[in-house]
Amino acid sequence: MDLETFTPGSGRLEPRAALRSDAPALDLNGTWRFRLSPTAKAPEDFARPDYDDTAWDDLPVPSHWPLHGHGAPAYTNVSYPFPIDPPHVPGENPTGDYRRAFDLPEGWTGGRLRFDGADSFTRVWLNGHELGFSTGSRLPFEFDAGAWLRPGRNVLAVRVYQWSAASYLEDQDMWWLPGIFRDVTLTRSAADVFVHASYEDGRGTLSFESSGGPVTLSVPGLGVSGLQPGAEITVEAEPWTAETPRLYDAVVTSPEETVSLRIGFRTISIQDGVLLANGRPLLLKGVNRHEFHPEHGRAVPYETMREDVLLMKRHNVNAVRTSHYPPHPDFLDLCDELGLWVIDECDLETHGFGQVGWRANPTDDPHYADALLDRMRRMVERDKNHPSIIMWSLGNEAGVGRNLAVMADWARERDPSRPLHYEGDRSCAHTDVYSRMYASHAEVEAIGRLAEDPLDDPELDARRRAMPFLQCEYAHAMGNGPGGLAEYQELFARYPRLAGGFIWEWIDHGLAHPAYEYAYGGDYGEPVHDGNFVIDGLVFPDRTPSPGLLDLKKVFEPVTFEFADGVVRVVNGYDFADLAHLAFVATVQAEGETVVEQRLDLPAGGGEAKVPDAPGGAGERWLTVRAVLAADQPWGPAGHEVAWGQTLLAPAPSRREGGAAPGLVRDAGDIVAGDSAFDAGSGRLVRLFGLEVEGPRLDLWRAPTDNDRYGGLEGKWRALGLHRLTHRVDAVELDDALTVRTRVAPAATDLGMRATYRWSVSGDGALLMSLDIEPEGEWADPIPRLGVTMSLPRSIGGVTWFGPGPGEAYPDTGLAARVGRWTATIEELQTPYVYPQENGHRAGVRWADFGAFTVSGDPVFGMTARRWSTGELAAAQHRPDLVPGDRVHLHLDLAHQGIGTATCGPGALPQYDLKAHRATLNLRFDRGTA
Ligand code: IPT
Repeated sequence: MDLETFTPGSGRLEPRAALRSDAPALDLNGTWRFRLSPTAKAPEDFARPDYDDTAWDDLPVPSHWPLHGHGAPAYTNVSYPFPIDPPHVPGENPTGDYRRAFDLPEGWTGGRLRFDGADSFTRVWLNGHELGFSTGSRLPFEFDAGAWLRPGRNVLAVRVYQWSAASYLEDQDMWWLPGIFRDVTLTRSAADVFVHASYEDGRGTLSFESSGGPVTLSVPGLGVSGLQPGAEITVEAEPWTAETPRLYDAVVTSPEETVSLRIGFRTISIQDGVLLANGRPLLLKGVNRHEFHPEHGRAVPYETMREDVLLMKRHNVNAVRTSHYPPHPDFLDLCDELGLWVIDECDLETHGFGQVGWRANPTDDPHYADALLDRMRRMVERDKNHPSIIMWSLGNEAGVGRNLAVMADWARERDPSRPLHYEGDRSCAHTDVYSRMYASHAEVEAIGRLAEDPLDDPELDARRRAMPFLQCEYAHAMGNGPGGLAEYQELFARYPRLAGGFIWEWIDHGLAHPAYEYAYGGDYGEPVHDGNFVIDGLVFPDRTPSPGLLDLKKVFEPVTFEFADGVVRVVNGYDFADLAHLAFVATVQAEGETVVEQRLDLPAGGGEAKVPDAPGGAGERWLTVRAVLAADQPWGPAGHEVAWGQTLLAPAPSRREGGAAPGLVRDAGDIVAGDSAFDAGSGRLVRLFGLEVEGPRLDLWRAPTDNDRYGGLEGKWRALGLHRLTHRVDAVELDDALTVRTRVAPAATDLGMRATYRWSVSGDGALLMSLDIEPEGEWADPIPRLGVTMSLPRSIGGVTWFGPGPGEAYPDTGLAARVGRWTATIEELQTPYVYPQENGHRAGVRWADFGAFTVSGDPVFGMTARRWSTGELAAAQHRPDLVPGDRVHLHLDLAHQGIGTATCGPGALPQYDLKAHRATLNLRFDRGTA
């Protein structure tokens, strides 16, 4: 077989829409026989019906064979895992042979063999006769099986090669996972239908095209029946939007079969450089979704697809880009039904050519024109009936070239109703929207103001300047982060040209692994790989939301609250819906304890409500207003919180330090205050209210985040030696207070910090610490943190605190955290990033009660507590590397460096950089209640 052919397939039928039909179909999923060969040269006699496959293994279809013990997965981002020499393929070419027998039901004649997705070069035989081959892994193909079917037993044989000339078109940033990974069906449906359903001012206009005839279309819910192909009808109808996904059941009937469709009326247009849906500006609050399941790879179970859509809806996501290939067709049905705007992206990426200066890029090689067009056609034809799909994307990171024009020209002609998207060509020569990835806030703002740098070609520049702008990828959700979400959203909301964007990306592609819990690149011994770059999602591999998704939910809130004296103003931020589906609840809490809770009455359009009168209560008082679903929605239960806002009603009464201090006294080698003690030599706290501790001391280091690492900060920090600070004690002075003068610095530099601790005892028995920090020398770069670290016995099990929570927060993240009283075990304080790194910091803590003692800030501090040290956290590479030790490591911080999104995109914004500066950290330690 010529695997180096540029031809995308042979013997296949014309592509057509994915449709639900009443025509008989035979599900050929299930257990198949399987054999893997290391090269493409294995004999082809297995295709004979009488071939003896008893020595073969069983393999489920759909699946990827490397996830079932045959070969291994491999991960690369940009790099091709084989030499770049198109159209040639490596000699080592894993080749999977499949066999399955099936019985044809009585009276069955004719039919098509349909494969919804096979990765990557697939040949098919029926009863020993070769039907043809196909490439284009994430797209369907069909063969006419009619002539070769026989009554009773039939044998289907399939050979799937991992590598072919088409592999050069499939360089997406994901695991390389060959196999028949979507459904296989024998169907007698042959219908193709293209429904056109537009919307304007309360009316829907409907028409359709169909293959063959005679056919008619009916929409009972609209009183439409017997509509002929080509005829157009306008009726009163509700529009489809992602917020109000109104679908109408329709049937298309021909003498052979009846297909059912769900029609949504909607019109996507561009006017004055603004993206409109049904005539109104559309703000995309999107995510990039790869198909992924930790056990099944891209063979994603239906329930998991549904879970993705539900999770997105529940986190205020309104759009999805199907990065970087058309998803399983069921996913698009779910988007229609539950409401998400979709950019459907073609199965095309040639990113690795960028590493060789884009030489021989298939995108610009006429030999590949047919293959690229074939992919575009198969996507558009399959998916053309989905109201959720608002744009076609030509692909991702495929450089520039003439084949883009071939794809775009065909798509425009076939479906003028949807704008075209492609990010890889800055000139936008073939697109209708200007799209970029990872542009900084400043650049996005410039584009919003129509003040971007011009293109060299004035005509193209004028064209592009008239286009709406979107970020098809931004805010790279790798590890801890992303930071800077709120600032992006503020820009998207401010400038009409900005149509929003899509976070990179939805899920961590960590594969379930017996030793590592989740594997990433390199864990299968791949010689070329991109490590944990595949772990960059808003949800962990098991779909637990990460703090990044919770932040995103807050930033994407469709309702906002403005507080003024005695009133709250509720602002409707939906593009289409009113607020009638929401209920509003106001809660007043004093020091985190609820004093009043009541419903607020608000008009559906939003407006003002009086906030509750709250009787007095001790401590800081906060008003929280929450918008929750008033009744069950298809995507979320009644009571589900959609949005919230908080305002401070009354600050904490000022704290009385009280009475005269009994003071600190020398006792043997210690300096003692009741059952607390300091080592007289080092001045360090060794006992706190009877608890054996290792005293707070200055710390500047954190286990680098992915963003610290890939953005270059970690390198600077390590070069400076912030992970190996030395502490020199210059003086331990005791009078009314204990003063410990130290200088903290790494070896081999003259930079350092003077750290002076002053300890005293308050009249009510609290230990007060005041730490003065003074940098010496020129600290050019931001530092990881500024605070103290202490260690506690392992018996410390958890903490109750008052301040923002319950989740983690850094200077530019933690938007989801609200002020309240929270409790967590030490374990629960950890965010289990698949690649271990700094995590779990609680910001703005007023006080934290550890049972044996309480720490209070003046006014606040940052808190992290772990059962491992920063060094252990920094050294860990997989979750199981983190093993609880004998101590609890408690960090009490003044400040942290921002998180940013420098793994791809900008680092922390300047206002979130932590520069070494003179500062004082005041902490108060009280005897605990337990
Ligand atoms: C960008 C890719 O489009 C995306 O697939 C993913 O690889 C992401 O990077 C990194 O996780 S391209 C990059 C050059 C910005």
